[in-house]
Amino acid sequence: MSQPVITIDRHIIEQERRNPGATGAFSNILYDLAFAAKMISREVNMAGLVDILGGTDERNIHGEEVQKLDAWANEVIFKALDHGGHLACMASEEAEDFIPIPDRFPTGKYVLLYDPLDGSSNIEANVSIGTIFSIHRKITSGERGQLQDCLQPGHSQVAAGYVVYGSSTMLVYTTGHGVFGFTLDPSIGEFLLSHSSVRTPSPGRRIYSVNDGNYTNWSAGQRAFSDYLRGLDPANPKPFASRYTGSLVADFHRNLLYGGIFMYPADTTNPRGKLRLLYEAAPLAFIAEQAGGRGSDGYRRILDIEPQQLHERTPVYLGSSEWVELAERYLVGNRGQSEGV
Ligand code: P6P
Repeated sequence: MSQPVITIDRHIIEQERRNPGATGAFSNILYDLAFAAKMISREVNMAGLVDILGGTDERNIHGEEVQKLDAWANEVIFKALDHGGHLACMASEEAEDFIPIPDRFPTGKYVLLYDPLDGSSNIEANVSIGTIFSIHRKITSGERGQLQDCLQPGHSQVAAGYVVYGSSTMLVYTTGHGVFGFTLDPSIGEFLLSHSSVRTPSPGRRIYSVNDGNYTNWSAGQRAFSDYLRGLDPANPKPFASRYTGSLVADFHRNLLYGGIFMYPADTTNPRGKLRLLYEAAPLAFIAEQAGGRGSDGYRRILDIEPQQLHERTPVYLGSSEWVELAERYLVGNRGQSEGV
């Protein structure tokens, strides 16, 4: 008997049955996210053919030029989820403030934070890009969500996931019971289970992903760890392989499956690093831990960071536990020797 074809809808229902108290609201959020991912995948794959490339001449709240596809993907996710009655509010990298549910729609007990199209500067080079999402329960009283509902630590997440738009489109998510990957079959428009219970290999492959161009701006500990990885430290006679695309989801996804470490360290220019805590680092750290890996800011679990602001940044070390723990030893061991970081 051949293996059954497991669609993401079937998987979500089976996951829901594992939670007796489940009302289906949570499952509907995942369905709607999968629908939005299909829409975005179609446009990303057509981007080279349709004149939707290039900037909108607008800039997002971080002063970065907003690509047309960025803005469009942001709208697709919002409109796929604003009316279902399962969310109390949302937050997006593309929006300065948290996003209330329109008054004309009912609200629910969950909160969605998302980066609609991370790595979008790579769109025109056809490098894989991604969507990242994080789901929390609403914690404030009252019908409609508030900013405080968005400012929760990563260990409170009820689900996290990403979509990588690459040679194929994959949706990877966890609800705290392991990590599952679904590959989109565009011929039938379905995400099909392709990676059941993803585990990051341990020891992981000797791969490191970081923008070495920031070397001179790093702390002494980060530079020492980088020297170790590159075989410049006698303690490591076997250099790691460097793999860095400049697209977070693509780099994270490869290391999740093969092992290795992804880093975006603090530096003198970015004292808290470049990546965002709530809708980039925290969801990916949840996935990394669920796959047997680790997510750290260099000194503590990313999931234990108590957010203070919606778009706050954090240094990021994600991947095989042994490599992330080694990075922490170098950073802690050289703490205080850091020049300005
Ligand atoms: P750098 C893309 O702009 C992004 O937000 C992530 O996808 C990626 O990991 C990082 O920034 C790359 O930053 O400074 O190396 O170009």
